Amino acid sequence: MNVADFQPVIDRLQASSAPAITIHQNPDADTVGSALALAGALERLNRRVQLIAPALPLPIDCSFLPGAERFKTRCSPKTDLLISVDTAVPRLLPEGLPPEEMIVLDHHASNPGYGTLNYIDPQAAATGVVVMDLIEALEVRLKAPIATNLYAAIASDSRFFSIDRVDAPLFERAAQLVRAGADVAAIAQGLKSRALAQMRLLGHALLAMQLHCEGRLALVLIDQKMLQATGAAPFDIVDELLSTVTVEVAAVVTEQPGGWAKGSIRSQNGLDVAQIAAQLEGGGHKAAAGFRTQGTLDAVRDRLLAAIMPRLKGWGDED
Ligand SMILES: [Mn+2]
Repeated sequence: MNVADFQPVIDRLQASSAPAITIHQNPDADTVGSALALAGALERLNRRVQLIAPALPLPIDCSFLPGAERFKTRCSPKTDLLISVDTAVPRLLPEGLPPEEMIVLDHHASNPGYGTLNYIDPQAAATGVVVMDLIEALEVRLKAPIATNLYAAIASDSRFFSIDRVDAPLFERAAQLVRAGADVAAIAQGLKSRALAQMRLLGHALLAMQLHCEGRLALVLIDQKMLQATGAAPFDIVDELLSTVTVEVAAVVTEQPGGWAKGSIRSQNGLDVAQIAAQLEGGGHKAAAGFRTQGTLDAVRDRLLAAIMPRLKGWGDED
């Protein structure tokens, strides 16, 4: 990291007296932990910071993070700067934000840089890494609550240090956070927490899982009936499918009100699923991407299969 790269962001942060940090729709621990860590750091610099979410309550697997209870759905009229964390497209931001300047901090390669100032590092395993660099550049010492939020952000987005962007420097950062007070066991327990209804939904989803391409592709369709039967709010179960021994690429498509369908795609064989998501008006990372599009579950499944199957057929096959 080059501290100089952060200088425009730091100058703008220091000029603000009432910044508001925003997280994305369907929040995960990377967006929530990054927002809370940055809020903690700015507060050490005597700024009053607001934390804004598109909707509340936060999911169970983020609500244990220190400070999570501080999120609101509205900005104060005094807000003079917005900071978006981990949000690849403005559509995922809270509604009704004031028309202020915006700093965008992210690690999604697909982020178009919609802020007035943008710091996007597609090499970072999590936005938590970007925020950790920024906090270092701000010369704020890591204390336990900030360290806990950053560690959770990184552990969550790196799937507990198991994706291909995990390298030795990432473990060095993790070590720094543990030394500063991050409780690894408690954070893992928090990140893995599910409501009973979510566990039931997971059970239904696994029973409904279908395999394609000689077992290399796993697909689950979740309809409103399945959600109603379990009482669960939709949550990301796609990672679970990847544990199936033959599976290299997994996708979950969930029916949403108003004729929408929302999908998550993961790959563990190097296939770029962000390209596949882009064909369904989505985006994301090479190994983890998502989309939201109009269409019935069956229609969206057909489009998804048409996008994945030709790519997967030639992928990794020896010739
Ligand atoms: Mn992220």
